[in-house]
Amino acid sequence: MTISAEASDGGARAPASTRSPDATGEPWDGLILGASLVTLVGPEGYGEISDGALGWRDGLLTYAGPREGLPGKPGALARDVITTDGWITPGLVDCHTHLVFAGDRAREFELRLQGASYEEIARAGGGILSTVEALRACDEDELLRQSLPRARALCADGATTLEIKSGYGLDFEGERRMLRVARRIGRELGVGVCTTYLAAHALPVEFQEQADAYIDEVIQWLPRLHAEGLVDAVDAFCEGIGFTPAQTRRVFEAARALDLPVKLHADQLSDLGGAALVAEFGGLSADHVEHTSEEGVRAMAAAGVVAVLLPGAYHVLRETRLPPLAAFREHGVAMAVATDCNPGTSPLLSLRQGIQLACTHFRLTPDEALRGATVNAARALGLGDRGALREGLRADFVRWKIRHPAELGYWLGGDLAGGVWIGGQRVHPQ
Ligand code: DI6
Ligand code: FE
Repeated sequence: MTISAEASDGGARAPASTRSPDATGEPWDGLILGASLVTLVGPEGYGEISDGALGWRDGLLTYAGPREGLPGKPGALARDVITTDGWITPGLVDCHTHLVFAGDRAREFELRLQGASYEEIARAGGGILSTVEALRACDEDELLRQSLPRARALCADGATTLEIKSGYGLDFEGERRMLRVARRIGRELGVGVCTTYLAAHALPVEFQEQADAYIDEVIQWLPRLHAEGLVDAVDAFCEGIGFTPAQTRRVFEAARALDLPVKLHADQLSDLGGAALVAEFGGLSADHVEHTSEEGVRAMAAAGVVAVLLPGAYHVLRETRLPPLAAFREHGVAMAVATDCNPGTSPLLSLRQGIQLACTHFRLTPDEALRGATVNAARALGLGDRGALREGLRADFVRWKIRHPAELGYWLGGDLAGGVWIGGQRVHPQ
């Protein structure tokens, strides 16, 4: 399932180009020489090319290969030739974030350190509902002001595409405000943004004990928001403290009626069969999946559903139950890695750090984790035009100040991103 270019704002800066990159005879806009490339072309490994060259024009890559294979002299090929070192990878794709929110939950973090569980806090009206209260008190500009620095931080550490969910408004205006802010972030930073409608995230106070009536509302808001061009995909929180599989199914049916792809917060705290439900709907991804059963994994494999691993939430909640990693590998389920950036369970502002956590906690190899944060993450968003370095794909890439790509899964913190380009435009450092 693919999100069409019209429906998605995922391609914020790159103008659509139908020309074949080399048929025009026009010079390329840029050419980088000297760095090694992590192309991620091919089914596994880094696809590395030492002493590489990367060219682009009109927002798309025109060349990604060895310097010696260039089809001419650098000065004649491109308007702007840069010689550098380090490693260039595809831009990181953060395929699961809740980065539009108001306030923070540092106080809740303290309560958890004292022994309260995430579920206890949620059931006592804290958790997600406290962020809902903070968000409802913010107008659109204020929400943008608070959210933009988080998006900026993610981009400064290599993210060139962000998925951003609603889910803290839980009423029509609040959900709309969040999605509008997500789109504005895309325009403001020139970053690719895919929006996801997650009104079925928690039950708002005004619908206490009336979850089915709330789902009726969620289903009614969806076509209105979609008509405004605000929705690229639909998600739900299928969990004991969220919504039942039957309620989730109703939301998915509403998405299907609009031809919108689905994804799910599935099997995070318990196994409610969420992964199999996404598979039944031919969805893009099942996310979290710590408690997914072998049967769920098989269903995902058969339907081509991506497993989105969220090691930030696992880490912060001090979870111990690992996702079924061996089964994902055995059945050929593609694994993505994302930040889940949110104020409750994953205040994580770097996808590179997410790669580190995926290696440390889930024992992904650094190349698996990097694939998870690029090519597989793009797939989890239905985007086939990014996530690798290959002629014809978007010119979204990062130059890292490292000696080997395994360093991306190794360092905790630090300043490694020497340059970030989105659609051929350098966005960081500016
Ligand atoms: N699972 C998550 O990881 C986020 N939402 C969800 O359903 C957490 C959201 C929050 O606690 O604010
Ligand atoms: Fe989440």
